[in-house]
Amino acid sequence: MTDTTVATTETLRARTRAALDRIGVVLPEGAGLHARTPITGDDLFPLRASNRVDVETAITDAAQAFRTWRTTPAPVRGELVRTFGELLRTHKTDLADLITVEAGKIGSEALGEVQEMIDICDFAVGQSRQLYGRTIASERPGHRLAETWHPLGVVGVISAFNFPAAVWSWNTALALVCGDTVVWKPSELTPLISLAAAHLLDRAVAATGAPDGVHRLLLADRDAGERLVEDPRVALVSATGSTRMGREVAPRVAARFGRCLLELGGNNAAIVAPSADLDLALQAVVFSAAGTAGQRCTTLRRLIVHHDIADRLLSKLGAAYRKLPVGDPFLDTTLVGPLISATAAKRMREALEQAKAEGGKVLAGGSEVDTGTNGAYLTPAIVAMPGQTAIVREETFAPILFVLTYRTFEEALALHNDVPQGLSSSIFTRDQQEAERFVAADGSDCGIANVNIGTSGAEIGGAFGGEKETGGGRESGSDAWRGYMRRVTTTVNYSAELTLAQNVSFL
Ligand code: UN1
Repeated sequence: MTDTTVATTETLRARTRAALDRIGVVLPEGAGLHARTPITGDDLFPLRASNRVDVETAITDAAQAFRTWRTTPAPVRGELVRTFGELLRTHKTDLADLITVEAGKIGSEALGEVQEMIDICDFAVGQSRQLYGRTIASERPGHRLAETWHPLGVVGVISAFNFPAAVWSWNTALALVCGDTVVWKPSELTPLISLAAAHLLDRAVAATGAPDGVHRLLLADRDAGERLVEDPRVALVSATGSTRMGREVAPRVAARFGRCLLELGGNNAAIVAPSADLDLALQAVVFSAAGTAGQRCTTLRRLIVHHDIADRLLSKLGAAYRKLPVGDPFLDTTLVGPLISATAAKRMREALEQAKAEGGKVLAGGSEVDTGTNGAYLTPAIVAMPGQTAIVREETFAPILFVLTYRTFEEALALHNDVPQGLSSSIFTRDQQEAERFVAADGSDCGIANVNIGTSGAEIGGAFGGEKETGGGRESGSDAWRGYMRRVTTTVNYSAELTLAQNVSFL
């Protein structure tokens, strides 16, 4: 049950200091930025923000380091990432503590985020020996046609508060083995975990003798992000955040013919069919919708449930929601921590008001939990909606689960796809035909389509990302590494004749 006792800011400051000391981070003293914690809503430490000169120097250093890094053999580049992964293992709980302090994640989810970092390092080390090109059958005698993958350049990573370290590590681990160098601009809300992760990578750089400029960290406001977007030396901009942010970034990178990898908003849905195992569906729905206090881009935001089982599922769901312990994420009993800020809480309250005005009925949650601090704690909400109204079609980055009912599979699928975003999706069914139709070409239009598992919590081995307003990017596993390289097509003529393709004759 909810325990409203929250650690004091002083205790959190001491815990943070201890974790930073064990990792070896020296805080950049100065002004311009504040590390803060959503647990009490208070500031922890003043920090020196990077200025324009720092941004310029970071890009110059990374561009310089690229010149040697790109010719370092890929398996040797893998050594850097392997060493980094080992340091992540050593400091797993310290890093998780910092994630809890700054992003408000509960212990198990914070540890899970660090595990994603470790996993992507392992994946990238293996990948460093598998940057495979191919040989293609040439139509000409005595010719060889081949494709090779080469390093791309400087990668600018712009990341969000909700996965403050893992998303950077997905990009960085792959970019580094691919021979690229990285300049990172994290969220201003999570400078400490950024400093810690970057410091561990610095230590791995020093231990393996990699060039110093292979990565740089910028603790700065959006101006620094804009400079990464504008600078022609930044070959790829990998940006995670809102669709609004993506709309600003994409055309500016395109205008200079740079590459973009976008991970933007989601409005993820699950269809629960009449044949579903309701207990399994229930567990998956609660984790996906209320986990991380609804602040994952993969959070379940829409539940599309068959009319015949709606009452049964909703009464189980309501009961589970009413028991969800909300509070200090450092308490072992807590499952739902704070929202990131008072602004996020205000947006949640406004979204609930709008939902009610659009005919919605709040079935559970949506109320404040008073902890006597400045932290923003709200109980996750379930709202029954009469249809897919304006607020349901928007991504509100908070734990609100909208419920819609359906009678035919076609109706469910149409509702499912009728939103502007396309990140993650799932269906709960024991009907194999229905499951296959959901993941088929005319089924879910998302980048992730799951069966009998929730929308959030993807493994790193698959490609991660989505379609439509989610931005189309793919990160982490599968062949996402190709996004960090440039492809070269080579035709070698080893005959003594000059044969032109397409039977063209000349001279
Ligand atoms: C994000 O919310 O930005 O699938 C990333 C998941 C995590 C990654 C989420 N592995 O929920």
